[in-house]
Amino acid sequence: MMESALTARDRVGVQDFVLLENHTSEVAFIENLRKRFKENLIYTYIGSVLVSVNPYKDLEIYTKQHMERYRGVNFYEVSPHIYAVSDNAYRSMRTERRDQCMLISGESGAGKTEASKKVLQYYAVTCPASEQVQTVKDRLLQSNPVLEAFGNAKTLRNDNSSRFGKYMDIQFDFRGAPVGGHILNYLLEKSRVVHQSHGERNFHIFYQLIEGGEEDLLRRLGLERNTQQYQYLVKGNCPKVSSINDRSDWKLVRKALSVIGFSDDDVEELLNIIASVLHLGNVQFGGEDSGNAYITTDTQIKYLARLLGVDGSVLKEALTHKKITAKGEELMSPLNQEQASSARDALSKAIYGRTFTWLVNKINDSLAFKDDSFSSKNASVIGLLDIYGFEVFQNNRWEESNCGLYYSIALLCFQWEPVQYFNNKIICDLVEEKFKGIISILDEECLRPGDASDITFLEKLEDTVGGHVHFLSHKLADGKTRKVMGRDEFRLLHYAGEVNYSVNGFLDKNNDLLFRNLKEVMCMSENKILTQCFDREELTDRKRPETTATQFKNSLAKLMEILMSKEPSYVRCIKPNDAKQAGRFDEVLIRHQVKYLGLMENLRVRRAGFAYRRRYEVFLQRYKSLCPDTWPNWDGRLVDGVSTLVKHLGYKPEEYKLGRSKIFIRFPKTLFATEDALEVRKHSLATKLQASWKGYS
Ligand code: AOV
Ligand code: MG
Repeated sequence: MMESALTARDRVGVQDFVLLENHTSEVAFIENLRKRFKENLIYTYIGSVLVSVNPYKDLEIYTKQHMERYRGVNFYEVSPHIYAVSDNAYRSMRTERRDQCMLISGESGAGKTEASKKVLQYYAVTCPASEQVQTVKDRLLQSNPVLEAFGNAKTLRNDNSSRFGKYMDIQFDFRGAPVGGHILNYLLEKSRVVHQSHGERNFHIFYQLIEGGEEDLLRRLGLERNTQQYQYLVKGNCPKVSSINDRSDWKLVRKALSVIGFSDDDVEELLNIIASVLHLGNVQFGGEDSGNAYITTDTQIKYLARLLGVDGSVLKEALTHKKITAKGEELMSPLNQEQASSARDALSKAIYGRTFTWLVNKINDSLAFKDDSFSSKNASVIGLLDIYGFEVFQNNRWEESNCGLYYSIALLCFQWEPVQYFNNKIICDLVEEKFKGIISILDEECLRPGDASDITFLEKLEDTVGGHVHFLSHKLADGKTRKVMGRDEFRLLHYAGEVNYSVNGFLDKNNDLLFRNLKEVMCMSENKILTQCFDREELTDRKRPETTATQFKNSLAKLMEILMSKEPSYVRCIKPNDAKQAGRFDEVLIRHQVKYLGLMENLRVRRAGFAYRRRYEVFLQRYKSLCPDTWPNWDGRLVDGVSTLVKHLGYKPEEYKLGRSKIFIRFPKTLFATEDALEVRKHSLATKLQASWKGYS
């Protein structure tokens, strides 16, 4: 039995939410998502916004054939796909000479990073190439496994969670060939280097090195092939992840490093650093009666001295003392056990964090334009923004737990997303104002000597922004307390919902304090990478370095500027369930995401204007078979053909408008009817064809 057009839509839903009959209904919206998800149709449009639901399984929709299908084809002519969005952005860049950016959002595990990789692959395969361009394409693609090895980790929500924000520019020349690229990285979650929550891991690279590293390499680095030997790798009690093969990933990463142009020396120095971090984690302290810390693990110091190219005894002293200046004289003041441990951890975080930045710079060198005849100023650009996702819990308000400043600030910022910047100056100003307030108070507390603590920071916040309608804490205006909130948290009301922030650790994280004498040791390092990471200038410069929050605020402002100079496309990723399982559609979880991604608002905006606009030739091509006068070909002016066609279809004058090159259709139901007519015709053709084949057999 042939399925009628209507039941087909019943089964697979509509491919554009704009076509939903009941467009204000969230229930209908989610039902449509569900129908499509069940049929493995993970992509749906809201106009030109792409909504994507993570299938948690490999779908055969990313082949070269699929890429070809989307190449140069109009948006609505083919089923929704990340390739359609990619192609559309590419063509706008080429024809309108306007830089593009793709903003990919969604919670942790929703598929942002995968989406951005698909976009990159699409350009690598479909754009014109020469030998030189091929090198650039390879390097662009290979930057991913490297950055993921060093910047991604297994979390509870995602086995390959990005622990840094990434904005990547792909630069194209006048022929539309990718000729270069540039990456900006944001806020690597450095604390993960020294601590992981239960069920989570450190950055992938540590496990890859230990599981995959060759025997003699490990020997040289003084490492054992057992991740559980390393304090920095045991905190989460999660050495292995079923979806990850550290050993084969190691091979991929090594290969990627050489494609990008890392020399053997570079790689050796890089691995020396990674191994050093593991050794540092195993440096243990004992306490003397006086409380002063001393080092109980000399082997580690020996390895560290060699791998980092520093003097072992100087390092030992620096790990257990703090240099202070009293009356113009420098003194070494001993640390107690606890202080020494946190000094050690601060060093590990600093080394890892700065090495990561070095890595990004090094990749940028390799992606930079090599062609003198063509400067990057002439390039057209498509930027991809892949931030790290926030986490939504199953209860009614979404909150944000056990995270420090890094995470919170990122959340704070990306919450409103550039879309707000493009569309709504008022919200943007308000948020910016609020944001500034909180950060400057935080910075102030960090600089204040004496009793400054996380709690005094919160109190200051209450004093200063407590009256703000978007700010809540446990303190009520009349001096009473709000019972539902802890004494160490505040809540911000973002446009799409409320977020709780715990202030625990805010000050420390903002300071990111690395004692001066440890910095001095690192400045003496003979490791070629570290000499670039630790600059002696830092030691002479008496000025306080910028705090983390201020740094981030500044780099965010820069990012906003970059994005606002470009034409945006949006990809909204949805995570279907918390179990990382294929085929499971958890409605509660999805409803939350539809809310905070603002999808219903998106839809409303879309519906406010004409629902559909299509170029005449496209419209005619698609529907010409429905009218004897336009079938099989229309010879006259396009506008006349379209006019003849819609009159034949019975469009009423108020239902459509004919523009210069496009037809505008007012109501989706009009288009519905036309699409249905097309389906019916296709089916009847197919039935006739089948019947005639039967006649032959
Ligand atoms: P994220 O980037 O949004 O999370 P990922 O892109 O890392 O999420 O996706 C998480 C996992 O979901 C991937 O490792 C894949 O296993 C699976 N996945 C995602 N998209 C697809 C797809 N299109 N097809 C098949 N599997 C997919 V985070 O970085 O944690 O915010 O911070
Ligand atoms: Mg990611």
